[in-house]
Amino acid sequence: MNRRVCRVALALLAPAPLAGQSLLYRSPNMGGTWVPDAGVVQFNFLHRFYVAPSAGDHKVTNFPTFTLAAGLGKGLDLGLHYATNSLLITSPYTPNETELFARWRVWGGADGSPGFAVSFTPAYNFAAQSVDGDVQVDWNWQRLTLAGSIRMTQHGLGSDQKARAAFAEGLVLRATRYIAFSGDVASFLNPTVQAAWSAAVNFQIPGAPHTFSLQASNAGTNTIQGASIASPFGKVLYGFEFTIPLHLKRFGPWFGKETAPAATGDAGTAAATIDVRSMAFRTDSVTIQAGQTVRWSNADPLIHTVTFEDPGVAGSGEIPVGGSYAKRFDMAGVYHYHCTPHPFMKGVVVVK
Ligand SMILES: [Cu+2]
Repeated sequence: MNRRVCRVALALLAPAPLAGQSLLYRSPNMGGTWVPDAGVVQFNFLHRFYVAPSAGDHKVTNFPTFTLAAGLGKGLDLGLHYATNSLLITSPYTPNETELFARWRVWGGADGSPGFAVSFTPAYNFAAQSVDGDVQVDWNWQRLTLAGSIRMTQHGLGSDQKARAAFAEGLVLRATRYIAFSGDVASFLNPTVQAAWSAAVNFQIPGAPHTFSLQASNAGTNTIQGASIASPFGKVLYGFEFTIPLHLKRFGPWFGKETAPAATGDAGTAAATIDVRSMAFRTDSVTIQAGQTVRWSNADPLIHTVTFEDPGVAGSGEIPVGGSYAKRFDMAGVYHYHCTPHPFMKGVVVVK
């Protein structure tokens, strides 16, 4: 296997960041107990569709739901679900469904933390003109997530409009760190309403905070009401969801706020500078005199480290994206080092 392929293969094994909401911890029709961190806006795009089977036609009807949720800190967020082809209110037909919601995670840690998490989600659905709400409990244990929620709606659903409370149960099974299978069922305590179900295979994109899913469901939209009732359309919809956390701090440069990358380690002029780029120390061997300094500059969009094989030699810790680390070598010797998250990245400093 050539070296580059080897590097890519090893990079895939590096820990996946969980900096945003992950579909590996939530089934398609469950709101989840996730709340974005303060300063993070979560953007999720759910797109379901139906392909009319009529020969030579294959007209695609789309049912998208956009989720935007801003983390406020202290386990709180404020969000919006917006669906442009809702099947919730058919008389009179109301195609646009907007739901404003707040979520308060009263118990439990960040998305994917082991153990229990509990959240309250009060909401207002403008299409249904209904005050809705949901209490969800998640339980994460190794590869498994079990979720249960109780949903209440002010305005009843179903032909007799009497369905006001629904129970939803969800399950996620993580086959690997990057792939999970999930499903859920939500049903109102009323026989005039058909239960909503969904099933999905979910993927974490390696090295990115994004996840996506491929899914099937009989429900159209991802609001509390929309995810609790089978669409009157009576068809299975297929679709995908993509989750994108937007870290507001990253957009500083748009507004002229260039943050100086962190420089750590020893001060002074470096006798040698090593570019860290494309998952490699570009100069993998440098020779200096005792008392001189070497600087490593991280030009990758990933964190790297300079970690010496000799545990008695202090290394860099994490070198942030765009940051650098400098070390002065006072004793002659041969100093081998590697990067802790990417152990295939190796280099050596020879001190005469
Ligand atoms: Cu590295």
